[in-house]
Amino acid sequence: MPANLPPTYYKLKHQHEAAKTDSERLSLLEEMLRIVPKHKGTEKVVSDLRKRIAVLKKGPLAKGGKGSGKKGYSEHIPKQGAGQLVMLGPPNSGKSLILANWTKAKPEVSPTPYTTTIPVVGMLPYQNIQFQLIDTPSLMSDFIPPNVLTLIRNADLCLGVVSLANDNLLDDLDSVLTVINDHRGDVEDGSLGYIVVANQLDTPGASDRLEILTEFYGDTMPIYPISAETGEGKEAILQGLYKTLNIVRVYPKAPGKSVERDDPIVLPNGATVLDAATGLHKDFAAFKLARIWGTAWHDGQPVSRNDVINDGDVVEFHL
Ligand SMILES: Nc1nc2c(ncn2[C@@H]2O[C@H](COP(=O)(O)OP(=O)(O)OP(=O)(O)O)[C@@H](O)[C@H]2O)c(=O)[nH]1
Ligand SMILES: [Mg+2]
Repeated sequence: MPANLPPTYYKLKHQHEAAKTDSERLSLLEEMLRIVPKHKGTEKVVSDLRKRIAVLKKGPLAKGGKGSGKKGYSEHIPKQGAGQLVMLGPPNSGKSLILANWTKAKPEVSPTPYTTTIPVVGMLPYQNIQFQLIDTPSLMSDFIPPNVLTLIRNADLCLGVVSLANDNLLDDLDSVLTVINDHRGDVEDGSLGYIVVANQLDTPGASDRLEILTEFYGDTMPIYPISAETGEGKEAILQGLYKTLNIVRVYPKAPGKSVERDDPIVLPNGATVLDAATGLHKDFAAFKLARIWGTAWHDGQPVSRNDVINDGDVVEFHL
């Protein structure tokens, strides 16, 4: 952002960030465009404003995905499944195609940049769980919609999606990482809070670009090469997501019944027997006895509330 923008611009910008409706947003953006000085230094600001205005005019903003229309411009997407994953990236990196091919969601996919105008959600199955995968409007240099900011802050993991078909790959990644680092805040557990998805592995020259990417960033962050088109790399990234989310699956079992493996309770690594009970149902928090099965235990061993469970454990609660 050049420093020579008039104070009124910033005032409008703040008003825009706080705006509640699309028509309010549109008129504020138009006003910003009207007052912004037009010269070389503001070219980017001007073009971003024009794009935002075009996107809003295309509206209603609910155009992003079939079925998402009713809710309109939602500021908050409730978490579902084993982890909320938000895809962020430059235009045409293939975020929408990933969502379209890997979930049942139907986002618009197109070679036109900035096709996606609102977040679109799908559930991405992995073994017996599902991740909540969210496609977002592509990043612009000077504007991130408030609902996307909320997602960046609250998601369990950010996926920086860049394209291996693009010679600007390193700059693209730089921009995504800047956005994530600026807005994600401190991630408590010391993990990065993001992974890099290098998409379009099937395109000409992709492996050479991947080599460069790995050379620059491979030591400092996890990079998953994939093709949304062919599905290459999908299994590896799914495993990576599971590992990175640092979650465990516990299987509840009713006394005298056999265990069901298709609907685990998903908890953060380090969760206790009590967390598992509460995850099952709040009434189970007052259980009288819990028995556990798993590699770290004797079969059916009684455990206490504060014992830490392991991935794959079976727990039987007696009320
Ligand atoms: N060959 C190939 N093409 C891809 C791949 N991923 C996406 N594409 C194509 O790239 C174009 C852009 O894909 P989108 O998924 O719409 O891109 P986006 O990141 O959602 O971009 P926005 O328009 O900003 O929403 C489309 O024509 C896709 O078919 C891939 O892995 N391989
Ligand atoms: Mg898209």
